[in-house]
Amino acid sequence: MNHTTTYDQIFAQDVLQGLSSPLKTLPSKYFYDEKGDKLFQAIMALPEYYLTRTEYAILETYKAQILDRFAKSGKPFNLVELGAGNGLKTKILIQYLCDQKVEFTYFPIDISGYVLKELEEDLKEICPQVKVHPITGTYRHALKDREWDNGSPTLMLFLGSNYGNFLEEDAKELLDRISDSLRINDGLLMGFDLKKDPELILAAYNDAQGVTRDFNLNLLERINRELGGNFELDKFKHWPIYDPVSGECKSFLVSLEEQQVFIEALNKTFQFTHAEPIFTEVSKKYGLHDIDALSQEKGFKVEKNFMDDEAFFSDSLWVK
Ligand code: AVI
Repeated sequence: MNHTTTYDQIFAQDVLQGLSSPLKTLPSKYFYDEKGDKLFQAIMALPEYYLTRTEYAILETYKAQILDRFAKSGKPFNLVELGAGNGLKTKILIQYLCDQKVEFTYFPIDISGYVLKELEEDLKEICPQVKVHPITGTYRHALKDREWDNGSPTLMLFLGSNYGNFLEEDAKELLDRISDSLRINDGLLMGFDLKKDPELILAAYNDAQGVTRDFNLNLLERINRELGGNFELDKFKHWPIYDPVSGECKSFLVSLEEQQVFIEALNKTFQFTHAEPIFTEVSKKYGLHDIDALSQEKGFKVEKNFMDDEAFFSDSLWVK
């Protein structure tokens, strides 16, 4: 059985499990196929999606402060990135390290092989001498295999508010795995989207051009393409909500009528009642005290929260 077959089967199983549960759900990690990657790149450039440009500016401003603990040690180190994507922001850090002639190996981890290929090619252009070791797969697998574990110090990056895409229990378990994979004095740079005016948050997940809507609906399209589903996309509405207490922005696809959907790969028909939601994604927002509490709980010390002037976003440097 090859890797693709296995992955398709896991996708099919996850869809079966998600659509069979009382609150129908589809895991957000399946947004990112070739089409989803392109849509996400378009989201990152949207005026409403403040996250990417804000974090970009933070990294540009504070790159030396963030990296010098590793860059100035005189020893080679590993730069490991969970959810690297197209690496737009990380290029700022890599460019700095290259300019400083620091010896390091970059291990970008992403579920999408497409974006990793793009990233590797781009990096060769901006920094030909950079050593890149891409890892295609889930965080879970990558943290188990630890292909970077060669005894050198590690700075792990978990940028872009990717951590916010995990529901509380999974998020804490993931952080345990991250913590277990790091040694004393290793670093972890976590990107947190901060709690703010709910209107700004909601607009970021409900943009005027409808790119986020298409991104959400691509989950159904992907099921149609890969699993032989017959979802009719115009019968589902993209519906994000933001809860300022929990900081959770949740996205749903709401069935606009009573309907049945058949999925060939599962040989199964799913019933949708009128107005029934499918929960597709959580994007959690944090307060600074939440970040402190989380780091302590997981055995880290917050060295510094690097923030923009409006305190929209924090790249929080934790040390084990
Ligand atoms: C990848 N992740 C951090 C994005 C977010 O903001 O939660 C995914 C996204 N979903 C809708 N827009 C962007």
